[in-house]
Amino acid sequence: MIYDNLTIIIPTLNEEGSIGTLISELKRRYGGVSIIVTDDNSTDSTRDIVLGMKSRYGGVTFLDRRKKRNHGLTASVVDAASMVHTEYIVVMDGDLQHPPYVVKYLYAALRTHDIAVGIRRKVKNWGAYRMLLSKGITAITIFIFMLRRKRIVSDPMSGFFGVRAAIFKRVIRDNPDGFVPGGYKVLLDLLRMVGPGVTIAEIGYNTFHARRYGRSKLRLHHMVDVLRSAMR
Ligand SMILES: Nc1nc2c(ncn2[C@@H]2O[C@H](COP(=O)(O)OP(=O)(O)OP(=O)(O)O)[C@@H](O)[C@H]2O)c(=O)[nH]1
Ligand SMILES: [Mg+2]
Repeated sequence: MIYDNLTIIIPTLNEEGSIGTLISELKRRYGGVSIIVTDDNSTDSTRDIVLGMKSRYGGVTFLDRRKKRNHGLTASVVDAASMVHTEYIVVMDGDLQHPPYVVKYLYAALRTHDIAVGIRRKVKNWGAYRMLLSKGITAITIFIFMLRRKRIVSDPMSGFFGVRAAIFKRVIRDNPDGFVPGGYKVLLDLLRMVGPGVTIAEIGYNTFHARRYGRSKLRLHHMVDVLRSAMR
């Protein structure tokens, strides 16, 4: 199978421990795929590793966002989406928490759905605090979306999803201030704004492990942003 109509967007901030392995694995599995690494001024060797991958495989873009005004995970993904020339997009993290084999299922689901969301069925090695925080915010978010009669999925905090490029670009174009640039949950913003007519697939996968390489960039204020985003 040739994946030349798919672009994988990977936001990074200091992911030298994992980004090389991730790109090699994606290129090995998905021939013809385009990859955009959208980077917010990593100070480790992320940039050099990605540029090495670019000359080795082709079809790899390093989006250098050092000079941009808006930094943040969501801003980086939105920025990269505007560069995409393929029909389908998958967004995934650069720390190997999202299993590369799941991309195949997200991609397959995009043939019949507008959005496909990777749903974490099992989470391993998260401490009690992280688990409780995640579960609590997920429950509140689902409740808010249901009250507002908006489409929602069982794991709205997922950072692993696919979307038809035309839909993502339309939502970005029609809602210039709709995304929370410094936020962490670009999927949640997308679901809030995409409208009722879309079809959404949930793709469950085992197992989501706690981060094994590099450091977490998640802060408590990102979780507060989630609630702000849900209520916008
Ligand atoms: N471009 C960009 N990428 C970011 C930023 N913050 C985090 N990232 C990347 O976004 C992805 C998700 O961030 P993580 O720190 O892994 O967040 P998380 O998975 O919720 O938290 P952990 O479970 O602790 O890893 C990773 O690939 C990060 O490198 C940012 O400000 N800009
Ligand atoms: Mg992570």
